[in-house]
Amino acid sequence: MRHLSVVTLFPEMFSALTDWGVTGRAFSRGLCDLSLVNPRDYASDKHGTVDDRPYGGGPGMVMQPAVLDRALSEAKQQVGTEAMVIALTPQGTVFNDRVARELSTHSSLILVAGRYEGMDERFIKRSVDLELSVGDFVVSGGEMPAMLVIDAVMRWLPGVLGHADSAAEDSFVEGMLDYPHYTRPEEYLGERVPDVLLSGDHGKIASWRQAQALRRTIDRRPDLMNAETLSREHNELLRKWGLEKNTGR
Ligand code: 9D3
Repeated sequence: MRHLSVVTLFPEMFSALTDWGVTGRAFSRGLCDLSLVNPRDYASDKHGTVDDRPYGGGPGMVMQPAVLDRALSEAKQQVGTEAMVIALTPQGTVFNDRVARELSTHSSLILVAGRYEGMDERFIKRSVDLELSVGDFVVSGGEMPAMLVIDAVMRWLPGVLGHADSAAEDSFVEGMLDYPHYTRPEEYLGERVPDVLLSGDHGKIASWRQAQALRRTIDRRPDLMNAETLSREHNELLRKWGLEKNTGR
C-alpha cells in the first residue's frame, strides 16, 4: 500500500497520523501518501448538506449515497481507480493484524469514515469492497477506526518500522502477548527486577521471556492459546520456570 485516501467530514483529525510518531515519519519520508476528501465539498446544495432523514423513521440521520459517491470519485482520482474501497462501519468484519497485513499488499486503499447513524446502504452495496469494524464497542464515527486501521496497516509496509520490531517475529513468540519489560532502577518501591534479566545469560533470558509470554497468553487471552495449540515444548517451558498451574482438579 503506497497511496491512501480517506473520505471524512473531519479531515483535520488525521493530523494525529500525519504529524506524530512512526506513521508521521513514514509519511514525511514518502513511504506512503495520504489524501483527504471531505464529502461536504460534494454536497448538492449551497448549505453543504451531506445527510438526510432515515426512510422508515427512527433516530438520527443517514449519509446520502450521491454525496458519498461523488466524494469517492475524487478519492479515486487521487489514488487510482483500482483502489480497494473500505467503509468503517459497526456492522463490518472485525479488524485484526491478519487483515492489516493483507491490506498492506494492496497498492491503494480508500477508507470511508461515516458519521451520524451511518451510510445509505445502496452506497455500500454499489461502491464498497469491504466493511470493517474495529471491535465490539461504540464510538462516535468512523474516523478513529480509520486511523487505527491505517496505523496497523502502515506497520506492515517495508521500511516503516526499524529493526526493533522485526526481532519480535521469533516464530515461538508470534501470536502471543508480550513478555514483561523492566528498566532502571533495579529496585522500584521495594520490587526488584527479576534476577534472570540481570544474569547476562542471553539464552536463559530468551527462555524466561518465552515462558512469561506463554503464561500471560494462557491466563489473559485463552482465545489465542487453547489446549490444542499448547505443545509439549510449551508445557516443558512452563515447568522449567515454575509457571505450571493446576488444571482445576
Ligand atoms: C444503535 C445503533 N448504533 C450502531 C451500533 C448506531 C451507531 C453507533 C455508532 C452508528 C454509527 C456509529 C459510529 N461508529 C462507526 O462509524 C464505527 C465503529 C464503531 O462504532 N465501533 C467499532 N468499529 C467501528 S467502525 C465505524
